[in-house]
Amino acid sequence: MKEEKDKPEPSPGNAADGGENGPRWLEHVQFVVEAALRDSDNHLIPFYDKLVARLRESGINIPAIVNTPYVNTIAPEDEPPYPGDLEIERRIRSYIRWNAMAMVVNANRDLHGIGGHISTYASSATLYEVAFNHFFRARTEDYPADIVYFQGHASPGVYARAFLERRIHDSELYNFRQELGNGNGLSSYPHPYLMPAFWEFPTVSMGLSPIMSIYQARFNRYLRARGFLGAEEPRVWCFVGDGETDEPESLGSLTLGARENLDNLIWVVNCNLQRLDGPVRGNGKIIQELESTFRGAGWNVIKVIWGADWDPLFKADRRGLLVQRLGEIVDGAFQKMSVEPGAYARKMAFGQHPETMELVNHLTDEEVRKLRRGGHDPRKVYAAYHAALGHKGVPTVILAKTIKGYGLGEGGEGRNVTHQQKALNEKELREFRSRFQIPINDADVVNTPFYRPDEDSAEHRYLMERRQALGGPVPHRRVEVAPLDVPAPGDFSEFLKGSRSEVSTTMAFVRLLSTLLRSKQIGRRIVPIIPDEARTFGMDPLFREVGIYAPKGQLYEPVDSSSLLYYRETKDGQILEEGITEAGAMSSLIAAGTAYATHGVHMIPFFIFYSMFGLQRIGDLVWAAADMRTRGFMLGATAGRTTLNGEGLQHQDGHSHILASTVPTLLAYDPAFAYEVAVIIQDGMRRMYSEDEDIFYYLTLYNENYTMPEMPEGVADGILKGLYRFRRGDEGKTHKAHILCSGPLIHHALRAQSILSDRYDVSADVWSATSYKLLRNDALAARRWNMLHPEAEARVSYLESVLGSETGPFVAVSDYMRIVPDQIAPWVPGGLMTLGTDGFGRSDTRSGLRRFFEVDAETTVIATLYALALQGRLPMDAVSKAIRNLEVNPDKDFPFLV
Ligand SMILES: Cc1ncc(C[n+]2csc(CCOP(=O)(O)OP(=O)(O)O)c2C)c(N)n1
Ligand SMILES: [Mg+2]
Repeated sequence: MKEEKDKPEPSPGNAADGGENGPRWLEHVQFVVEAALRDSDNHLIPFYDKLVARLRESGINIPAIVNTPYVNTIAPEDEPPYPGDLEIERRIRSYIRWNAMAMVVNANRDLHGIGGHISTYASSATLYEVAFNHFFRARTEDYPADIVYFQGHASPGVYARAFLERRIHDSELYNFRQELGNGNGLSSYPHPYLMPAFWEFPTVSMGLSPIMSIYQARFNRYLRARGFLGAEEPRVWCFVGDGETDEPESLGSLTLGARENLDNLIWVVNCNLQRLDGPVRGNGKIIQELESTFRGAGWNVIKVIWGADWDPLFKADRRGLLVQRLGEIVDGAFQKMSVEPGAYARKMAFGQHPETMELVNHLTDEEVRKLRRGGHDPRKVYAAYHAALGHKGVPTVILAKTIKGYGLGEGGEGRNVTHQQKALNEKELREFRSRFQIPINDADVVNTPFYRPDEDSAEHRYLMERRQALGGPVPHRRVEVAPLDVPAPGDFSEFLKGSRSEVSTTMAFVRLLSTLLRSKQIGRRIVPIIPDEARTFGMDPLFREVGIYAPKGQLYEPVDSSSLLYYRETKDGQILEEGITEAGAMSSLIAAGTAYATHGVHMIPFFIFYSMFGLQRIGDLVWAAADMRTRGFMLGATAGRTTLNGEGLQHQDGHSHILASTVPTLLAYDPAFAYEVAVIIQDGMRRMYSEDEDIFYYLTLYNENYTMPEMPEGVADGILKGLYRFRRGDEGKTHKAHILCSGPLIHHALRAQSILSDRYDVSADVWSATSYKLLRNDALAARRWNMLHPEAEARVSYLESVLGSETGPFVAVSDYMRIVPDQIAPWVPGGLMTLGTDGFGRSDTRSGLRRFFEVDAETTVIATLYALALQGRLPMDAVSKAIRNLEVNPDKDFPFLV
């Protein structure tokens, strides 16, 4: 009743009047919609955008709209004129299509099962070719080259274009996927490691290039803010598969793009509605789903769904019935429309309503079937790229609808098996040839020869002129960078002298990092990268000192502003504080560690993280980093299954060194002392930045405090090669033994050394094993050489050269799994007895954990005595006695099994 009273009086001019159909103003809305549809040729998106903008201007806070109708974002009348010669470009594109197909077919004809992909490039040829002819810019004097991530398995198309540009010879095309033959094979996918003058970015492990591209675009901004890049910044283009977007890495960092206003970034998602096995979203609509995801994340979304053939149909669709119908059809049905005769599409898309039926009455079934999708229409694609380039403030994603296997005919186009298709039969080849008008005659077509227009042909001239206008060929990996003058070993004397106070190797590293940050030579080039663990590692003083990179500066007063070490965000900050994303942080390391190639600028990244959440969590990015010839330092802090106490099973890392040993160019070190850290980092900088070696480093750092000893004389070489004698055992003992150890456990080894000496008459030398991986690789190389040169003078590995003349058993003790030291066992005289931390971690004290895992001083003593007993130098009961005296429970569980 009361509500009734509060209502305004109805009046003729009052639009708020109620009634059965709601307030009267709603009727006005209907009027507005109809007028807008009339005015905008039934193009709904500009209408939406303008209406929302107007309502917002009127102060009505309309929430973000995440979905728009299933039509192109750009209205036909807003499309710019096409700047190129469409007919010549069509011919060039056709030749590239043919050659891309032919290289896969040829390779598989001779070598059944060698593989390759035809259907992906077939669907994306127009997306790439429009960019090659009009957008991708190469490096010139005043432009630093666009950064392009090609969809990995579209590589045949990229090679085929390079063939037309005469950058690749036909013998290379014939050797696609045959890299080991006569030296001119082409790698299956973009691998800078294998084709370092061609490919720049490895992309084929799905999901990695999307995330890498975001952090690359961000790193470009960082470089600019820090004065390393000129004003004109390159575009970052990332071509993504629609199936690929299911990878968590693909979409996981989208918000960074919008938050940091990365309008230097453009993604092109090839929405062919299919992945390997079948439809991406058979029961849904991937384009609509992605639109809402990207819009929700703040990106600019441009949908390229329909080719120009559809424009008149939409125009004639006065009541929007066609748009409505297309919005209802699920992707599985669209896929079916691409394989069925046109009558099917006529029925599905137009047959629901007499009005829509009428729209295509003038078209034959075949014409209905051929109504093009947006991603196959160069004008629509051009309009989208053009708009993306002009969009300011946030990144753009182009969602382009295509057909997988476009042009492959009945055998492949739109079929579920198309992804795997490697061969075409004669009929299909003929049809492909005729459809794309390739000048190859009927007799030759079965041999799928490559076709390339002559150098004086209009096509060749056009193609080359376009690329010249855009600065040269793409992709093109060029390393043009002068070697860096890095600090000399003497500059690290502070770390070589040892410490009076007790510190951890992590603290020593942080100190070293601050020293490097202050270095006149290289300080500016250091890029500290941290995924939200700076305080854990004691790096928070750096916040104040060098600042956290924040493109907007600091828009608030930090809570700790009154303290000396406040949380300082600044526009030219040096630290990349990534938040909790090891994948993002690794992507930053890759961007920084490849800046020497991408931008011709040496940057020296140090990415520090919880070692458990490094190689285990983001191993595939580490692999990609190696492929990309990344240089830099990864620091796995809070390392060691027993040194990181308390944290338990999911934190205590006892295996990252195994994972590190699998990456060929990653040098993995497990240092025990500050001077070892300093020697390794100094030499790493020399090798990577002065000597131009494409390697990178993994160092484990620990959080156990102890006084750091002074570096003994003459050990630098051993530190770098992986092993040196740290302390000799006492002279004059009956027995001799050797204990190899890494990281903080070295103190247990040293305690074992004195127990062995004092109580068991054993002189044990303690060695610091800084890198089992390097020792093994060197030993493998020597053994292999000897095997292949059996009569030549045998080579001696470093390991054999240092241990060869030693007597006595060798025991290794590690805070990592036994298999880490076991790597060198075959070359240790008399074999190696190993102690390690196999099994799941536990929350407990260090001493508790070390006894539990059997890596403490007492167990090391027992292992040494047992090794002596096995050699017959001691009776077995001496070992039993020691077990009792040292109070080790012989019947405790084996940690690996509990
Ligand atoms: C991480 C990863 N998982 C699986 C694959 C194998 N694979 C290669 S292509 C492909 C399907 C790709 O589908 P989509 O992303 O839609 O690309 P399209 O070929 O359709 O353009 C798969 C599963 C891979 N390359 N990387
Ligand atoms: Mg796909």
